[in-house]
Amino acid sequence: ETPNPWWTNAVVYQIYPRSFQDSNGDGVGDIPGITSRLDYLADLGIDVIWLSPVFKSPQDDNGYDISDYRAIDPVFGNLYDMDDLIAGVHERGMKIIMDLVVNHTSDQHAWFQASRRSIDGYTDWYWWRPPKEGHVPGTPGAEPNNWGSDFGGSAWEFDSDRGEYYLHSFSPKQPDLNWENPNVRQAIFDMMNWWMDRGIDGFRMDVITLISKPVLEDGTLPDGEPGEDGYANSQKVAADGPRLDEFLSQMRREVFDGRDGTLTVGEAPGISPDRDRHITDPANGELDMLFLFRHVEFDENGSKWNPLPLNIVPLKQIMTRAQSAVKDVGWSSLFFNNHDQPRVVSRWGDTSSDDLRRYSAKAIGLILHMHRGTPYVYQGEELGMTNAGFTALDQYRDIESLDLYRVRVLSMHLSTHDQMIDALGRRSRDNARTPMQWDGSRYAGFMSPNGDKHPWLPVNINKQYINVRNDQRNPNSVLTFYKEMIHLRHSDPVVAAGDFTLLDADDQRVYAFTRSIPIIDMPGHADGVSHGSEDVDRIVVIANLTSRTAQIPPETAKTIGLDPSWSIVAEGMIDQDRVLISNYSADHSATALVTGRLSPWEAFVYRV
Ligand code: TEU
Repeated sequence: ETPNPWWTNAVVYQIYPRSFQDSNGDGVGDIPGITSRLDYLADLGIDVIWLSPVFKSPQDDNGYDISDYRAIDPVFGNLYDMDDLIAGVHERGMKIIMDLVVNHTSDQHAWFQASRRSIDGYTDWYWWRPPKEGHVPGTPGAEPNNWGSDFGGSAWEFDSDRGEYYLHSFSPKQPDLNWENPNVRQAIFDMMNWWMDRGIDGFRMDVITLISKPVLEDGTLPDGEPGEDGYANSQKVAADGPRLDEFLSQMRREVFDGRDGTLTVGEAPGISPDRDRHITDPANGELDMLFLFRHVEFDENGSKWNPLPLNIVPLKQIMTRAQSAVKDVGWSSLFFNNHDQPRVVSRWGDTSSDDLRRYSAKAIGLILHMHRGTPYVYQGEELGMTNAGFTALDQYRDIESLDLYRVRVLSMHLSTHDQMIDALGRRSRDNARTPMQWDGSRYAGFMSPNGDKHPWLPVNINKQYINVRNDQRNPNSVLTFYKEMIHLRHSDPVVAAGDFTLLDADDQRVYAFTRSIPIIDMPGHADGVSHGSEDVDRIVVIANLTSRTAQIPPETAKTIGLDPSWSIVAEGMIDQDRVLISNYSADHSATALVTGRLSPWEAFVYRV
């Protein structure tokens, strides 16, 4: 039976095309490469592929700078390759969504070229503003306001031909589109319809919460609170502007209404949980779900370049707030990894031994996948792939990493070289972008050795033991565990839809919660009569997120019917068959419940 809407028990897999599978030996992954790996994805059990950008692009930000929305970049293939991929995905009963990058284009896009030259009809397709009065145009201080670019420095670039500045929330090669102009919106909706008609199933929408800016009556954009670099974070000041709901519902009407089986997920920096509920409430006709960011931004001191070790108490708090905001209407997406985040097993897990790596990758994965919402798996996460392990600046390719090094170390002296190399090792986006590890061969099966060609970013040396081929043979692999988790979401209605309740919020080591559904709502109990307060189908999710043993905390114990002081022997109360999944074994986790002691990174689900 298909749930309604269909994506409420779906699992999405994100592909970063440049790093997934190279088919032509040029060192860059491509679309035919992806098509050749579809059986792997079908076997993993995922329902939807989210494809990061493959459109024509100068590749300054690996495709998040698009110069033609209706063409495929030659490095990835062509439109026929894309048609084959779409067909191959659908043949296997899966769906595919593409990345929609419409807060900005590349500066090479024809729209920007026309706008820069003030060509009739295009003058205000971007955010052009005059220099501040009394300042020499193009010199520091003459920028229209104090907004900073996400990649460092001012968010304004002076164009001497036009004599004005244009806004770029990201690199100067990514000018922001002016959504206030109805022609801009129409051009975007036409392009989206063109892709939908070509057969894709929806979009992941890049920084969609930035499309409406807070314009003042005189047309200026207000200054924001400056940060340590002197600039206001444009993602804070410019996010969730006054016309966001209007633009999103117009998009829904113009593109998605009347189409079946679609999926829309918006990347949503700067959105509160309450606004998340509003935007994903189907009654408001905006988006199906959003990616929120607080849960991947709390383990840092002021900026991601000052990373802090994991404290699970705020993590639990943030996750719980997001869960409860959409408990009645709306929906969440669940992710710890994507192409912008370091590998979660390196970030929050333990990679000091291969055993600990596997236990911790599974424990963190289980916590995520057992929340209510749609889980997203980022390529390689299902193997417990780790950070890149780079130790020198010249190993990095990412525009953000390189620009921020320049700003923080060379021009502003906010970090020393050593601090920044350390921070990049922990947080650089390139950590997630090393080639997918298919096997233990020289280039990990990502590409075949081909003369002096090599992968665009080095393969992680741990490909020798962390790879798909090994994991497929190993019943205790991270891959096997991901398949089990995905299967559990598809087969267990409580995992798919149950209400979320956090347990033991203040416990520093154990992350535990319940998911539950009243029995009268369950299929097969059609009498509609409540059978008393105990009539709930409830599962308890328990994970020790440390490398030491941990005690099962009191609320969790009570929920299972155990004595929280552990003085009454629980022998006989615990049924091993009720352990639905465990990263040790059902027997081991049943024993943990009897003794109250969790092994390092032990994580399991118990049906009460
Ligand atoms: O990222 C937007 C975003 O919110 C970034 O600030 C992200 O948090 C940052 O890169 C993390 O360091 C999207 C894309 O996912 C990213 O790859 C692009 O570079 C960016 O938009 C511009 O299109």
